[in-house]
Amino acid sequence: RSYFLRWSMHCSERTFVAIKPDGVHRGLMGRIIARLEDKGYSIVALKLIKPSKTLAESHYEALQSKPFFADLVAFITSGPVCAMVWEGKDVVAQVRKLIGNTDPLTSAPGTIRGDFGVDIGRNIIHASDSISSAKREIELWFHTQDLIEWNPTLHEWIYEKV
Ligand code: IDP
Repeated sequence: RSYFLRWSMHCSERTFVAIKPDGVHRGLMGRIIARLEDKGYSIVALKLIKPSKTLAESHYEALQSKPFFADLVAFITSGPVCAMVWEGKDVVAQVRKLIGNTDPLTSAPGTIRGDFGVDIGRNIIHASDSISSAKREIELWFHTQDLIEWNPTLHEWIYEKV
């Protein structure tokens, strides 16, 4: 099998990542994207979007009964949101580690929320918490044709063998 075929079988896990309005307003997009690139993951899709109420409510549908739900939806829809899809080996779990705990005050230094945030309602970034939610969220935020298939030449320097 070709290297690319083997790579896509083993390392093409995808996750949905969104820099929330606080992260965009605070000028953190470049630094956050750089961290994911630095780790070795590749970007598959990216758009700046002001999400509709419908989109925000479906995205956070599991939190509907929470007291902060209305504030959360109002905050996310205020925009802009930098919506992205990232790809690589174990990317869902690893990006969750890179972003840190939901509450920035308990996120370790070195994580995105630990380094850049203070309040839980202004925690800068979202990333899918499981492979199944990644699939759901990618389908919710992106059309299939917006996901770019490409073959980063750096892969052979990031993956020993696949
Ligand atoms: P996650 O974003 O780390 O996956 P979730 O529990 O799914 O955490 O919560 C989604 C988002 O809802 C959080 O990122 C945060 O912005 C917001 N949120 C969660 N808990 C609270 C809270 O107690 N007060 C205010 N906002 C909260």
